[in-house]
Amino acid sequence: MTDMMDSIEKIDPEIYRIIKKERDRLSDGVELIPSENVVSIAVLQAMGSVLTNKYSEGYPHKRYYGGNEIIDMAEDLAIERAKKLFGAEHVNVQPYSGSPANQAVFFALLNLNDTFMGLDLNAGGHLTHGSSVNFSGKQYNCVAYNVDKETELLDYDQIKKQAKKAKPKLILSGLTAYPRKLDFKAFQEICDEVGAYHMSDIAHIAGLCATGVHENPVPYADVVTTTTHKTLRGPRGGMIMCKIEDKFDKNGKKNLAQKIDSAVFPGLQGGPHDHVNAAKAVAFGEDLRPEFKDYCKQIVKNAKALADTLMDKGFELVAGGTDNHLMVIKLVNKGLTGKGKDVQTALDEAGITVNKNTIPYEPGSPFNPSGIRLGTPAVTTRGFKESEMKVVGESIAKVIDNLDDKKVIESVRKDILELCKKFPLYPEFDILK
Ligand code: DSN
Repeated sequence: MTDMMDSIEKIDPEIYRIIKKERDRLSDGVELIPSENVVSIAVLQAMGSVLTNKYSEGYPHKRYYGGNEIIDMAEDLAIERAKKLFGAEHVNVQPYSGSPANQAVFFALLNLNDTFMGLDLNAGGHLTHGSSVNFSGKQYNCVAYNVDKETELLDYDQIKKQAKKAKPKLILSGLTAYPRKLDFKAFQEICDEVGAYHMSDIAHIAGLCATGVHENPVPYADVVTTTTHKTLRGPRGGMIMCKIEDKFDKNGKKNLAQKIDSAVFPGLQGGPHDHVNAAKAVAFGEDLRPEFKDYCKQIVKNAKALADTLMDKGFELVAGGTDNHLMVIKLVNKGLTGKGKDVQTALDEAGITVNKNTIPYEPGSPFNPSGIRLGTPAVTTRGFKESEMKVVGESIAKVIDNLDDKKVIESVRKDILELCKKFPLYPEFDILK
């Protein structure tokens, strides 16, 4: 690793400087984007290894290229560890990321224009859950379900009513900005009642599901997708878990696991990214350790501490708070409807990284939304606990309540730098030296 970084410095000083700048940005700021995390040195090393050189189209022990006996061992390990982590019957670790994983499931289970149901994007769904600008909304008929206008919570009776009417072939349970628990059993019951596949996308909460901090959908859902780089704290990538049997096609030529595998390869993808899959194995190994459960519990405690601080300072949160790793500030009561972008920029200047986000029944637009999404996976990895979250919450409040006051933003920037110095990034190893 050290030698590699030395040679980048000599061979490509421009990229070297960029990596260094990004390392410093990460070190000197508070990262609150809920879909981001800080991977271990071991995960970084696996990603930066010679495994990137190999082509291995196919699956372990059934490849289209020679020389894959070593790569097979890495992919087998990733699969074995993921199965253990989630109690899954079948795992495919080859999806390049969360969106291709979701695309593969649609490709395996639906025909073009088939009806499915997913959570509305403004209410916390994902682009691939049926947004009209995404393949999922263009190539399939999405009937979106929403949260209740008053409580901003999912209303399972309402979803059931909608499903009975829409008769979807698949119902997707999953989130990217819904701050409360998902009831996977309730989703499964609706799927059973209307005869739909249950697909769950746990990209955001996978670590919490693996450790019992949030319910795990794997025992219920036909198919579960995830990314590996969020709460699982692995490399940027995707994964699909599924049951082996296809409940609607018990005597078909292919079972469910085979359908998913052939949708990923050769249906959508070519050669797997073997260096990333090895890094997934490393991360899953880390996730199986008892301390990872403590980490996931702390993510939720930190989120609650941040939410409480913000609410004490007069901020309204979507659905009144959080049960998981994320929350969404509603800017409306602060007179900042449609100003999410300005708030994001001001917080950036103060060294606090967040993303503007839509809120349920958004009165602004996706580019100028009225919400700010915050999450605690990255700061928890860094070592922040409840008391630091209180400082962060107070800093956020100061910035938002003084959006045009550069002096206040500058003073918050200083406080954030002081805080960050106490929690160095990669303290055990300088990734550039
Ligand atoms: N867009 C990612 C997120 O930030 O939630 C999920 O893919």
